[in-house]
Amino acid sequence: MQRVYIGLGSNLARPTEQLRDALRSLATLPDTRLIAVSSFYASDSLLPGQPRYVNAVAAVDSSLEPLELLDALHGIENDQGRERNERWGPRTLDLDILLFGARVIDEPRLKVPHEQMHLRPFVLYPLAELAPGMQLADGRELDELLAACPFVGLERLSPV
Ligand code: A4P
Ligand code: MG
Repeated sequence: MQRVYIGLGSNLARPTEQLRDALRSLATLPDTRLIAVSSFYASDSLLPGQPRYVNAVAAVDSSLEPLELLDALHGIENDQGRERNERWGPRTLDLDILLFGARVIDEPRLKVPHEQMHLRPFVLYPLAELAPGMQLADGRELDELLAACPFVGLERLSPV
C-alpha cells in the first residue's frame, strides 16, 4: 500500500462538478482508498487565453502498481469526456500522479514526482494542506518548494 497524491484540474464544463465526479470515481477504484481531499482552488491557466481552472489534490492509499493507477486515471478522464488535442489545451479533467509513496519513477509514460509540480502553486498549496512539511521521495522539502513558488493567480474557494 502506498500513499499517492493526485492532482486534479479542470477548466471546462463546470469544473467544480468535474472534480467532484472525479473524486467519486477515485473512491471506487480497485485496491484504492480515498483518504483526504484538499480545498478547491481557482487558478489562472498557465497558458494565456484559457478559462481559469479549478484545482485540488487528493490523497489515496493504493496497492495498484503505478502504471495500473495511471491507466485507471486515464479511464476516469476519458469517462468524463476528456479529449486530447493540444498539449496543455483546455480540458474537462486532468488527473496527474504527483507523488507515489517513496518511489521515484522515470518511465516514458510516467515521471514521478510530477516534473512540473514545483512550478505550480495550484499543486503545491493544496498538497501542503494534506501533507504539511513533507519531504518528497527525491529528497526535496515541500516547504522549500513553497517558499520558491508564490501564492499568485490562486484563490482558495470556500467549501460548498
Ligand atoms: N505522464 C508522465 N508523468 C505523469 C504523471 N506523473 N501523471 C504522461 C500523469 N501523467 C503523466 O498527459 C500527457 C502524458 O503525460 C500522459 O500520456 C502520461 O503518460 P496528458 O494528461 O495526456 O496531457 P496534458 O495534461 O495536456 O499534458 P501534461 O504535460 O500532463 O500537462 P499538465 O502538466 O497536466 O498540465 N493551469 C492551471 N491553472 N491548472 C492546471 O491544472 N494544467 C495544465 C496541464 C496546464 N495549465 C494548467 C493546468
Ligand atoms: Mg496531465
